[in-house]
This record gives sequence, C-alpha cells and structure tokens, in this order.
Amino acid sequence: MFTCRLPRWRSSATCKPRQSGRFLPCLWERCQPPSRKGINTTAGQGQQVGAQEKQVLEDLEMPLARRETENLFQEQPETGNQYLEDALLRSYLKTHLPPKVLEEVNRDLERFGNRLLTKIRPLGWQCELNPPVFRQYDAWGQRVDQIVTCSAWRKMKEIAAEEGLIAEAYERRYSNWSRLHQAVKLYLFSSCSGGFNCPLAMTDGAAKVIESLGIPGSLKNAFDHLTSRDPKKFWTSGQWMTERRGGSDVANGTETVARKQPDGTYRLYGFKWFTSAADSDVTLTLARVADAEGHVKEGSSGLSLFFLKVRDEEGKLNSIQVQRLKDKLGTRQMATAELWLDGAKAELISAEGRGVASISNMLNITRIHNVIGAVASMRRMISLSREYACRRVAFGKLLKDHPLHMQTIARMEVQTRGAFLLLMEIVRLLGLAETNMASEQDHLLLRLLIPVAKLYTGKQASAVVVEAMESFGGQGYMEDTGLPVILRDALVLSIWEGTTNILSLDVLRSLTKSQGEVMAVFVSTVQKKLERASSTAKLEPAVKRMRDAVSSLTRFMRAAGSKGALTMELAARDFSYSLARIYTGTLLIEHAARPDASSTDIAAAQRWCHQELCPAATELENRSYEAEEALQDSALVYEGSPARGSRL
Ligand code: UCC
Repeated sequence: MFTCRLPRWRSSATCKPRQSGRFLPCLWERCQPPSRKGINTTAGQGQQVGAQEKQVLEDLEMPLARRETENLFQEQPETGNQYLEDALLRSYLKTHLPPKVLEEVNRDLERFGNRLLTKIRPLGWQCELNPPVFRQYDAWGQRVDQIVTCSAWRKMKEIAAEEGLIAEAYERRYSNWSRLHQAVKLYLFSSCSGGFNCPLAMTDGAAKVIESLGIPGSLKNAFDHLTSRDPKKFWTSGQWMTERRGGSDVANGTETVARKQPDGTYRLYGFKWFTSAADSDVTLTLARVADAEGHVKEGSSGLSLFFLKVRDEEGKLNSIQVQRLKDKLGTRQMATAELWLDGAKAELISAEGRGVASISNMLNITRIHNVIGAVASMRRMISLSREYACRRVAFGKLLKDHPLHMQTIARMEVQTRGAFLLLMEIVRLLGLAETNMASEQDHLLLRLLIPVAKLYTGKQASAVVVEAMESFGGQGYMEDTGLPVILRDALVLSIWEGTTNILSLDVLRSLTKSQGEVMAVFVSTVQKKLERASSTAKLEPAVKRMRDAVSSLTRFMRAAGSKGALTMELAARDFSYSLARIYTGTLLIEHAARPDASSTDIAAAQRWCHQELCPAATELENRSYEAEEALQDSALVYEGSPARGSRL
C-alpha cells in the first residue's frame, strides 16, 4: 500500500484540459491521504471510479486501495511516422537530392514510414520475444543442427526484399543517390528491424565484394539472389571472420584450412567462433589454402577469401556442424553460432593470399551499416524521450518544461544530428564512388571517414542511449518497455566490426597507405566547407573555433609525425576522435549555412563546436604519448596485481 508523505504541491500545478478532453494530472492530489484518485502520476489518465466505489473507499479511509493501484499506469511514449518526424533527415534530403529524385524518394519514405509504424515495428518486437533456438537432434536421435527462427524474423527477410533494402543500392535507379536512398531506408528500418539489420549489413557487404570482383560468372547467381526484390529469391549472407584465436587479429587468429578438390572447388576445415546471423543462406569466410604437402602460409598473406552456400538444395548443411548458439548480452533476436567446418564445399573468390584485402570491401560496408545502426538507435531513443517528456509530469509540470531535462535531451540531439550528417556524408561519397563519379580525393576521404565514423558513432550511441534511458527514470530500466533492448543492442556497436582501438589503427593504416594524402584531402575539404559557410554571420564563432581546431590538428600532425611509431599508436584514438569532431562539426556548420537553415541548425553547429575539437593536440601538449607515459599507464593498471606490467 502506498502512502504519500510528500508535502503539498504548489498551487501552480493545476489541471489543464488537453485537446483530447482528458486532463493533466493534479499532482497535489497525489498527496491527499486518503486518496480518491490514486497516484495519478501522468497526464491524461482520467480514471473512472464509480460513485459507489468511491464511497466505499472514503468510508474505509484507505490511503490507496488495491483496486486503484491496479489502475495505476504511466503513459507510454508513442511515436508516429519516423520519416515525417525526422526534421533533420527531411531537410538533408531536400537540400541534396535533385528535385525529381527527391519527389520519388520522399513518397517512398513516407509510405515506408507508415509500414514501419503499423507492420514492421510490431514484428521487430516479436523477434525480441522469440529469439532463435538451436535444435541439435530430432526426436529420433538424428543430428539435424537446426537454428529455429520465429515467423516474424522470416517475415523481416521478405520485407527486406520487397523494400529493396539491398537491391536499391545495386540497381542504381537514382544513379549516385541510390546508395543514400538505401541508407536512409536502412536507417529508418534499423530500430524496428528486430535485429534483421545485422544480416542485411553482411548481405550488402557480400554483394559489394562480388560486385567489386566484377560479378564473375560463378557468382552471378549469388549476386542476383543477394540483390533480389523477390522475397522467394532473396538470400542473406554471413561473414565468418572470427575464430577462437582472434577477433581483431584475423591474420594470426585464422586456422581454417582450405583443401583444393579435383574439380577446382575447395573443402574448408576449421572452427568459426562467432558467426552472426548463422541462419543465412550463404557466407564469405577466410581460410588458408594448403599446398600439396598440406602446408599453409601463416600471417595475413596466407589468407584467402571463400564463398560458400550454407545448405545444399535439399536444405542439408554443407558439411557444417553447429556447436551451439552464443549467449549474448544483446542482439538476441539474431542467431550467432559456433560452427565446425568439416569439409564445407567452397569457392575461392580472391587471389590467393589476398583474403584480408578482399574482405575489407565487405568490412567497409558493414562498418557503414554499423554507423546506420548507431544513428538509428540514438534517434529512436531521443524520439521516445522527447515524446515522453510531453506526457510525463514531475514536480508539478511536464518534463518538457523542466529546463535541465531539456538541456540533457538537447545535448543528445546535437550528438545525434552530428552523427547523422556524418553518415549521410559517407553514403553520399560511396554513391559517387559506385557510379564512377568520385574523384581521387573522394575515394581517399571515404576510406578515412568509414573507420572514423564507425568508431565515433559506436561510442556516441552507447553514451546517448544510456543517457536517454535515464530520462525515463525507473521505467527506462524495465524490460517490457522495450528500452533495455535498445541499450543492449547499441552496446555491441563499438565492439563488432572492429573495436574502437582497432578502428583507430585502421585510421592510421589509411594514412600510411596513402602516404599522408588522406590528411591533405581531409584538411582541404574541411577548409573549403568552412570557407563557404563563413559568410553566415551567426556561424562566425563556430567557424572560428573550427578553424582553430584545424590549425591544432595540423600542428599535431607535424609534431607527431616527427616522433616515433609509438607516439602515433598512443595518439590513435584521440587523433581519430579529433578527426570525427572536426569533420562532424564542419558538416553541422555546412548544414546550418544553407539559406533556409533553421535557428536550431545554427544552434546545433554552435553547440557542437563548444566541445574540445582536437583532443589529440591537447594530449600531445600534455606529453601523453611519450614512452614514459606508456610505462606509467602500465604501472597504473597493474598496481597491486601479481601480473607484471609491460616494459615496452
Ligand atoms: O563478423 C562480425 C560480426 C558481423 C556482424 C555484422 C553486423 C554489423 C552491422 C550491424 C548493423 C547494426 S565481427 C568481426 C569483424 N571483424 C573485424 O572487423 C576485424 C577487425 N580487425 C581488423 O579490421 C584488422 O585491422 C585487420 C583484420 C583488417 C588487420 O588485418 P592485417 O592482415 O593484419 O592487416 P594489413 O596487413 O594491414 O592489411 C592487409 C590488406 C592491406 O592491403 P594491401 O596488401 O593492398 O596493402 C590493407 O590496406 O588489407 C587492406 N585493408 C583494408 N583496405 C585492411 N583493412 C582495410 C580497410 N578497412 N579498407 C581497405
């Protein structure tokens, strides 16, 4: 039984009629024992208690009767058509798409937004409630190794095909804008997809690899299936990269051996430790080709890329055994399995020893999908949070009328806007690259921005989703609100497809590979965008801060470049963050410099630029990247531990 001991609320907490005819709560009534209205904590819940019952309660003088607590509820935040409610997305499309493309894309997205709301989101929740199960044996003891998925999951596959969630990018009906159209659909789909965004990421990656190989005859059929709009024909692909010895260090972790067969195909033998969406139809995977004596070459240059079908025409596994499904913190809607390859028939699709370079085409696509997932989860949480703030009353007024609460959501909004624009920039560049419209500079910038965006938005998503969860108070922590699922699923974004540090090293790889050219392109692109925005008076302070940050970055590059490799390794994460903050801020400024920009566009750009934009320069000044600091890091970590710290 609940007895209110709070003091009476101020009389300003008065009831106001809502449009719906319902009434906002009179919070002071919560504190009137005995209560006749129960703890009517949220707006518009107009509880009807019969006169007779009221009388009984009054007579009993019960502070809060059970019957009333049964009626206690908090209002559920409800969002509408995601596309129509996403002001930034719509303004971005209006700014960038040619009018004819905009007209068609706009129509498609509005329709899709309705389908997401009415059909797809409920299916996504079904996927969460009915995770895949592993059935190893049938009733008669036959080993079947079935991964049993729910009907909603299978329906997602059909929807993905019908909506062209992969096909759109490869049909290119809107030329260089096709990739952006696809990415926007995936962005809208992601938070409703019940985890089906994961197989789609890998399917897209596989299609990209096959396309980049020139769609060889042997893979034409697979490419057609992977990019099909026909639900009966559509295939999804896996990406089996991780083995027992390594997730990040693929070169040293891969033990799988490929033995050549007389017909030119290969048989694969090995154990794959994480295979996401293991119910997929086909997969790409790495293995070491054995020579006539059975010897293999170690390291990265011993790895080759293979394509294989998971099952044959009759549905029998391709000499693969499922050991078990993984017990994961999140992405539980999707089956991740441990697999034994016991002579799985496969086709070599890269040059021998070029496996990592070839699969990196896939990685770069799945990393973009990761960014899509990150931005989508932030956007979803903010949509719910801002909607909830319009309904939930605390301390006598709606949450939306509490400035501190609004400041908190606004800070998340700025992060999300920045991440969204960074995503759009990447898919814009990818669209140019895929239609032979990209300059050499565009290619370099794309290569650099993919790891930058993946690592930065993965971290942003974790932070924003946790913060947004808090904005629901205790409700945010309740499983059946669906909010914890978003958190769990967001936490993997900084892990899979390369952790933050691995991606930071990939940023350095892109510098080394281009002999520094990527940085020249990065700086000149930022400067050009800032130059175009500099005539907008209201953006002056932001432009100035950004120019200062670019100068700091240039100074950092010069100073760090003259030091040893250890300096750059230690700086890799801060350096990547600096690139992310500078480029994202520049995009926010660019968007805010449009003639029809809103005051919120300008505010978002200004606020972004208030943070430290080039942490690498500051940390270099702090001497954080010196060998002595590295030794101290180790000493700090191992103090009190029997293990010995690194001696470098
Ligand atoms: O599979 C997983 C989960 C699947 C779920 C997917 C869903 C995601 C989206 C969901 C939506 C919400 S997780 C496992 C993913 N595994 C990784 O990401 C691996 C992480 N490790 C790395 O990225 C490492 O950096 C490695 C493996 C790439 C390092 O390999 P190496 O062999 O040591 O690296 P090298 O020797 O530097 O590079 C070999 C070649 C070089 O080319 P060449 O030989 O021409 O100089 C590199 O330039 O590969 C090239 N290369 C790249 N090229 C390496 N990385 C890249 C790259 N990113 N782009 C272009």
